[in-house]
Amino acid sequence: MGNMNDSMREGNEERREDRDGKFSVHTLSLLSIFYIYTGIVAILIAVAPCPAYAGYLHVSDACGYENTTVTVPVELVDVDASTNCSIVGIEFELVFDEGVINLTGVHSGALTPQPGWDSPKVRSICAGGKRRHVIGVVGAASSAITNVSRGSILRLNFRVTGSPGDKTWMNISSIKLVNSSSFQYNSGTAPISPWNGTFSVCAPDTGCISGTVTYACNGSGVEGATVTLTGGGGYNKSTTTGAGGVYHFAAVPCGNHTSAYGYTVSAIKEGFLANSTSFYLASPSPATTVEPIPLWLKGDLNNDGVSRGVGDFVKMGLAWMGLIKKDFRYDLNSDGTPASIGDIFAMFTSRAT
Ligand SMILES: [Ca+2]
Ligand SMILES: [Ca+2]
Repeated sequence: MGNMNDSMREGNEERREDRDGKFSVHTLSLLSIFYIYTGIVAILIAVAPCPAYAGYLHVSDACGYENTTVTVPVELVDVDASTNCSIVGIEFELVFDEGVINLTGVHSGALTPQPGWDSPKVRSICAGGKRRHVIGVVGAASSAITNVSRGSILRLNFRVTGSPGDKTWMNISSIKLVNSSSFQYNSGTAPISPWNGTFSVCAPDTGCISGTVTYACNGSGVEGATVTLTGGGGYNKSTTTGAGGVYHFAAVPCGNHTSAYGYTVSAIKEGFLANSTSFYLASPSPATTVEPIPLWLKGDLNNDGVSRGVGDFVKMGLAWMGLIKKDFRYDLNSDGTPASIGDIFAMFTSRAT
């Protein structure tokens, strides 16, 4: 029995060694494959291009009076950081007619606050008889710019040296973005387009009006909206919003020192309810930025960007019963009475927008 037990014990130990040995080999193989696989993935991630991306770098249109200083924002529009490559630096070149404006200062914008971002830097390059201004700003990874529809990265101060009626382009080129993953420039092929601005020297006693039209549901700019500016003793002009929902009126009469002119700016686009805002313009008036005008999608009473959804029908019903406040957005048949039977009927019959 003793021999038999001994031989059984030895057999068991051999089998255990075998099992342990095979288990170790399997474990090592699997671990090796895992490490090699994760190593390859890590290398691919490190090597793969991960560009910081934005739709546009935009110098706003602006205007100002002779011998005054005007601040012009430079904006990033449609920043897409969905690939985790947010923006920690921007550099670009700016050219303009120095007979019209002179660059006297560069300051941080809303997206580049200090101390997370350094003070913006500017240097000049003379080439071909023209001076190019190289302007840049860098920030810490913790202050990186992530997804945003638009926001200013810089504010440029210009001294107006031209005469009334003078105009110059403010042209952007050689845009470089620094992404947060590698802290390197996407030089040359930065996935961003320049959106140039103009600067007009205003005649005395005229105003320079600019503003934006926005979607009420998310605040982003509405392109292609018709904007009409009326007031000021008969002024009546229309324009169309560009990318980002921006509009601009130059040489707007602005009354005199004692009597300001009142203006109304209204915006409309097919499928949306018209909206407007009013302001006063007095002389001498700086470039005036009108508050954004939000447009509501027709039939989108709960403002979720979808017209005539279940929630919208519920709100129309509640407004019709007088249980919630009703306003112009509930007047879908445009008869001046919000949330009437006719408006409920319009919810069911109107063309979906
Ligand atoms: Ca809705
Ligand atoms: Ca109505």
